[in-house]
Amino acid sequence: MFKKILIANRGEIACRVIRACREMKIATVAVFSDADADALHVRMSDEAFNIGAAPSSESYLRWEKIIDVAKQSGVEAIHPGYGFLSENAEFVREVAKAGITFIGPPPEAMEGLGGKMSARKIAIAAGVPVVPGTTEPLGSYDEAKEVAAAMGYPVMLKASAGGGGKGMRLVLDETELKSALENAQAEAKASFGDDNVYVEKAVIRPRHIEIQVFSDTHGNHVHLGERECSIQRRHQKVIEEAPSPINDENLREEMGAAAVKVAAAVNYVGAGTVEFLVSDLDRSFYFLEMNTRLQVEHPVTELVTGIDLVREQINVALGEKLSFTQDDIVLRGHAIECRVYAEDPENNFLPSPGTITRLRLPQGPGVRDDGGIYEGAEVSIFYDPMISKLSVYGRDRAEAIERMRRALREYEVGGIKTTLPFFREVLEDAEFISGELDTGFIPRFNERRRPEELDERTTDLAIIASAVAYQDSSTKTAAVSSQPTASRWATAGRLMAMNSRL
Ligand code: MV4
Repeated sequence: MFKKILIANRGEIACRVIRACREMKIATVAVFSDADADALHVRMSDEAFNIGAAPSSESYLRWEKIIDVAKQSGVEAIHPGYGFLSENAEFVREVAKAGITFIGPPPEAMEGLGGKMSARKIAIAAGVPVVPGTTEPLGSYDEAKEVAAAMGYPVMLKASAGGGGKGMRLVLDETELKSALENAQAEAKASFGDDNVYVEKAVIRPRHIEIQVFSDTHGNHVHLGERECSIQRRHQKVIEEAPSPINDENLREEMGAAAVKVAAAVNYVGAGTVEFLVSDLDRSFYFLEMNTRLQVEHPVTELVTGIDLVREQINVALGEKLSFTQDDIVLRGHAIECRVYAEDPENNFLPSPGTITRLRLPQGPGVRDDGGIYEGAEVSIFYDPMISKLSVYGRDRAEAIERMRRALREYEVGGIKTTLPFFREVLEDAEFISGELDTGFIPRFNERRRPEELDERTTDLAIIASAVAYQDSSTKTAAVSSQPTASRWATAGRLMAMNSRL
């Protein structure tokens, strides 16, 4: 067993890993930036080391500083959490060079699955369905025109180096193709420094369903069922559930078997997630990508399987066999997770940094809060604004919904705006309650809650003002830059919200 582990992360996931270590009697080493000196994960750890200034590029992404702390503090292993360095193969190799165990997959698996094109090729070779499309980047507009015509519209253009919807364009017919291709290539170049774009047949009104897989160093690969992740805002998951409301055992077995094939194909080790698009027309499913890390939304899988995924990660990193076989995995009940962000849903979800002046967490039957905050804590602008995840468990989806409504009513956060009011509305929404979900849910939900249209003059003013606000926020030179950050966000947000209604 490891005696001491370093957690190379912050916020709620750092607290989550520390909790698993405490249960396993493993000492913990936290790392923190200047902005996180009083953060909850620092308070919870046994030892804590400052690794630099607030910007992630000067702290949480500085793997040489993290490895130095690991050596100084004498840890045997490093847990990366998610984000930051969790899928950085170079970091994994440097950790190994230092004689320290990385709690996660081998670097070769990360590299093979890290790029969209290489991941697609692995899935195809493993006999896993992928969306019909090209396996090489498009060479020209003429080639794009020929391929799209043969495939049939609508098609989806995607950046090879892409992720999170960046560099992606839906093309309904040939008249849109040329400008969509140019825009996708330009965005891909700007976002990833790589303008390679490929084309896929568009899956209409897809669900985003992902399979949790777990592999050990003895060649065992097991799936732990699915998570429904279709409720996303700008390609960011906001509500996840397990199992999917589809709750079809045959579909689960087919998708689970496909996910295990991908894991086996790359000799995967540890916790991984295989993402699929599922067509609501005929429930056909298509491989999207595989994430080589523990996911934010892992709690809903833990709640319906009873397995602690972080403990399992640590045991697998120790070289132990999985503590379960595929036959041991039985899903029971229903779990829902809401990601609580320090954002203002009435102000275009703009970040709402500040001090948490009041915090009342929900408690009682079937409620779990994975948080990285406390009353008096500072929510800074330097990091992802997610402050906690509220998860509930019920015997079935109806009970889980009732429980989530009750927990959201109990949840109080003062001093900053949060997305809690947004979730209170979603949990009352008929389309959500129906379980007939797809990735278009939030745009439709926002249409249902959209305020009345602006008049012409207000609209023109909003366009002018939001351009000014955007200029300020990007150049930090004009009048608003003298305002505190929060109010500058508020200014920009109000204007962008007016704009977005255009
Ligand atoms: C698609 C698609 C429809 N057809 N590919 C969005 C980002 C990345 N996760 C893949 N995405 C999509 N790829 C084809 N061929 C629709 C989406 C998509 C989406 C997918 C999952 C979750 C949310 C989404 C929101 C918009 C579009």
